[in-house]
Amino acid sequence: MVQVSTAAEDFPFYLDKEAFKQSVQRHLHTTYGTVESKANSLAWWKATCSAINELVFEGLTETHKKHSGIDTRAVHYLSLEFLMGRLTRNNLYNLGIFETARDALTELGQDIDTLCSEEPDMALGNGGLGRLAACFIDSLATLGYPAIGYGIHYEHGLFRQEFRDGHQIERPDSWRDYGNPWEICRPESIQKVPLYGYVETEFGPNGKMRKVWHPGEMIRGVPWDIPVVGFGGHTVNILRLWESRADDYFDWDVFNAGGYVDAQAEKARAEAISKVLYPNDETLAGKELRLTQQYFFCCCSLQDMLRRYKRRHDDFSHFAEQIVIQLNDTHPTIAIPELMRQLVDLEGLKWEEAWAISQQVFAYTNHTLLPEALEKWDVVLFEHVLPRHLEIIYEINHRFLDEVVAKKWPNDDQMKQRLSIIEEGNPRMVRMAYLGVVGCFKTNGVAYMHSELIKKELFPYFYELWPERFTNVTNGITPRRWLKACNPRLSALFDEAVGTHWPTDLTLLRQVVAKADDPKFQKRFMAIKHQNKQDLAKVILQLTGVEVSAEAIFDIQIKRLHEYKRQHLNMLHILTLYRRLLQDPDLDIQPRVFIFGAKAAPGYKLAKDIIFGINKIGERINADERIKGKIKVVFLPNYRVSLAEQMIPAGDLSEQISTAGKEASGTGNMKFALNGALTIGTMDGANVEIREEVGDENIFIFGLSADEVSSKLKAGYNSRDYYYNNPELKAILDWLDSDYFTPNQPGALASIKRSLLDGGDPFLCLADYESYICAQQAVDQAYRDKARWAKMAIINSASVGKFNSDRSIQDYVDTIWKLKSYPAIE
Ligand code: 26W
Repeated sequence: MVQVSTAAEDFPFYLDKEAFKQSVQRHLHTTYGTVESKANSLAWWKATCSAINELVFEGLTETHKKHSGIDTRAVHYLSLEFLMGRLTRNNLYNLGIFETARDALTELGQDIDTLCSEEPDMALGNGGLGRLAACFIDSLATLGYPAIGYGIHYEHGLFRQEFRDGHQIERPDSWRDYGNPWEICRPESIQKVPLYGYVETEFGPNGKMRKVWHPGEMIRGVPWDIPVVGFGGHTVNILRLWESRADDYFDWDVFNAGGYVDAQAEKARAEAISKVLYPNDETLAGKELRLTQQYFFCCCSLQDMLRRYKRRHDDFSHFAEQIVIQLNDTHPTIAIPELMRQLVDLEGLKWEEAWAISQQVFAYTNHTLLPEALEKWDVVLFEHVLPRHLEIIYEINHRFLDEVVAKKWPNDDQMKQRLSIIEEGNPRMVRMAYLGVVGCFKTNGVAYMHSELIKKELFPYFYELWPERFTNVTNGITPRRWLKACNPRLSALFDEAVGTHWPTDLTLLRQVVAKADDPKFQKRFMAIKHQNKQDLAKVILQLTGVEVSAEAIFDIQIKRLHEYKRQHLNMLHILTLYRRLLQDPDLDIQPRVFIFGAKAAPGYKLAKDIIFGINKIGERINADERIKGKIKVVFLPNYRVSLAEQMIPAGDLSEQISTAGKEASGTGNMKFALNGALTIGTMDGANVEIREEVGDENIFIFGLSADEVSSKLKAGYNSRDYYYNNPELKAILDWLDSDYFTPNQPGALASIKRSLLDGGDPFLCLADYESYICAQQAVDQAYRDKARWAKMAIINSASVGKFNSDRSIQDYVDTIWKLKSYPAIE
């Protein structure tokens, strides 16, 4: 493991308060043209960013010099999503100047928290996969690895969520409306992207055949660089995001011929490509624009890599030594045929040479097993947008089936059909995951259990063919954002307990386990939790108008809304408690606040119904005086990274209740445990490994195992059996048919019940219901014993060092990327 020193005295930038003050003032005057007496918080925030950037850009230049000076191997992380959140606080911490900046701003009459909250979230992602990419680039820079993230510069990130009468309403997210102080436009690196058209076969003078693509359209890709500051400030890498523009905005011929309007239409079409992030998580849209987005950023990124490589090399013999490309799910797999196109069609390499290079360059991470999330493209659509790429894919497939499959399984046409990148059917489809496995030297899952399921369930025959290609890299989270920056109170306690090196070596926190029984330490630990809960209570009041007590258990479920994540199972528990309280208002339960945050894909009807259901049930419960405030339910609108940062430090109980075998890993589970929440969860994804680390006695596990789930489904699962056999379950489900929670709208919540009965309950909520309710009772019991709860919480926080994303990155480096670390600034 690379050890990068991060003790305060080792930060390269020493900056005193006076200098920072002057820098902020100078930028206020000379960059933003305003003065102290007139500037609002937004202007102060921007001036602060400019002052920070003086250090960031210095680091950027040094890193660039170092990495290009030694012409080193680098990883290129291709991802359609980077869910960065806000950068100000993070950059300050990573540069080691947070306190300096805070004090300087205080002297200028500014509150750093207020200024930081001026920054709009960079919400260029949907959920887990996008946030993982953001944690990974933080870790890569922290560990001093040469790396670049490539993605799309969406004009609109994930939609802003509002509630109207409990229903989700989507509003456009406009994160750049007032400019983004972190990004730098690089017109010198603009790329051109061909689209549509047709392919011609030509024969050269030597009789050699070559393919010429005559594109129907050309788009420009304009790069915007976001500096990625590693913790300690030793390395500043970049995230390069491509924006689409019309190739020739003022097409003078068209213009002069009176075609001004046509020219405008063309411009609008070109700009549409990077206009908006697709808000679908785990369901594919199959839309032309999405395929175009994928191709657009892969094409730009590969040209960028080749351009840089060719500056130093005359041929491609060292390409695979210098470059490794990680594909974040199948979304960028089009990069594989695109590299082939650039090498064969444009650079004149032989197919075999190009394929040999390509096969050493790409690696693919799978993030989901859900069949509806596995990307497939209609061959007809594909041919229309990318005619040359379809030919290349046919060629890859043809060679694979003839040379590889036929060798392993001679005369077995069924096997060829099974493994073919092209799925036969009507319509025929390109299976992007298969292209990923065939075109990459490694395929990895994101938690141990998920990686096993990839081998056994998703790609069993590919695994038989190439067992050495499959591997696991368990996900992680950056402890800089997810503990140091978001939970300063707990961070200070840990600094005191184990010293200040834990943000890079999170396993150091293990020493805290020894204090888990110490009543004094318990008291301090729980006092911090209590303060964090009070802070969140204020946020809840502000966002929902609901008053909650920090004495209650804060029971939190935050993640995208999806049936497999089972927010509706959580809802069934709430209904159960509510019903029991109505039957016996003196029922002795620990007060609880159920807190939700989730966005539903705009077209996902049932997910939206579940949001509506939880909101309506909450309204009724929160207003019901009979239950004396013992339970409250709040759904915080517009869940996003910056809201997560306020919620996670305040969690007592972390809901990780997906159907076993469905959640690839989960990363919220790691964030909560690190901040001292206990997990209630199934044996799914990384929960399995969290349990291993914290011990079975410090986690609430319930429900069917993945094996049990699949055998139950195979045997013919009938959710009605559970409905009829459990009168309490029947009563709460029947409640949903009434107008009890939706006055004057009877049946407004019926779709949820219907999905669980008529719909067959595909994610086995009813099968796991009883076991979940029991586990929740165990939680209630545990919370009564304050010392026991404190001990469990401390052990959780102290035991999850494994889930540092630095460890994940080191695993990628060791098993896939084979990089060397070169921190730029000593
Ligand atoms: C085609 C539409 C689509 C869009 C996004 C399909 C699939 C996705 C992603 C793969 C969904 C995603 O974010 N998956 C999550 O990835 C996390 C990081 O590895 C895991 O922790 C989560 O378990 C997984 O659901």
